[in-house]
Amino acid sequence: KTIVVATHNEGKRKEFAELMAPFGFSARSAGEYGLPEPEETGTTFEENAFIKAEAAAKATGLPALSDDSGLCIDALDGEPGVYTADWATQSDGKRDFGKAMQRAEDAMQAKGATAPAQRKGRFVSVLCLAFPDGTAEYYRGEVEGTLVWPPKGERGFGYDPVFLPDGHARTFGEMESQEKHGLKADGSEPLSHRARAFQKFGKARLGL
Ligand code: ITT
Ligand code: NA
Repeated sequence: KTIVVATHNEGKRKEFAELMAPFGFSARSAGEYGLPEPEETGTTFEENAFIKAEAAAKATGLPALSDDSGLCIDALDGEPGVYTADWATQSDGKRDFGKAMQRAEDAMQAKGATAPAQRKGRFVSVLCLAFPDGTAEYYRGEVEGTLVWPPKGERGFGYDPVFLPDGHARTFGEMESQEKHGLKADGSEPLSHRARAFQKFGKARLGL
């Protein structure tokens, strides 16, 4: 059983490999198939997730699972949202998440969002499972939290060091992978947006 994981992001690829291992799927990433990174021209997470999954399914003839995700900050009217990765992209095309987190912080400061209650936001993950025949289905997960400054922790990827999930004392950047995105043995809701979306996918497709 092979599902192509239609991502070029190493942090996501690792999380999917861990999430899918118990189900006996080999999760081969788009990079292993030499697939190009499609241009994400959509304005919603769903549209971009479909663009990535459909391209990988058509190119490989296999089912493909993509993730389009981002950080939506209330004080910034939901930005960076679908542009979360773009905020990190530098003029040479490389990504710098230190600069991206600083940009989000500067934007919040400019809005006077300094108290924790003014610094709420959420991570969103939309998974798209697409088939070579062009059909697709979607699973969405979200986790609420507060944006902290300065960044804390070296784990995870992307904006993890500035995201403090509600009800927790440590940022995603300070958590072990199991704590951030591990599925719970008792079937209760996992913590991260991606794990929550994956749990829905598991219920619908893997008999979880
Ligand atoms: P693919 O499109 O190839 O999957 P990408 O990094 O370009 O990889 P997106 O277009 O979905 O992915 O951009 C989402 C960005 O949101 C991503 O680059 C991260 O910086 C950030 N992000 C998403 N999930 C995250 C998480 O669990 N922890 C920290 N940052 C996350
Ligand atoms: Na992307």
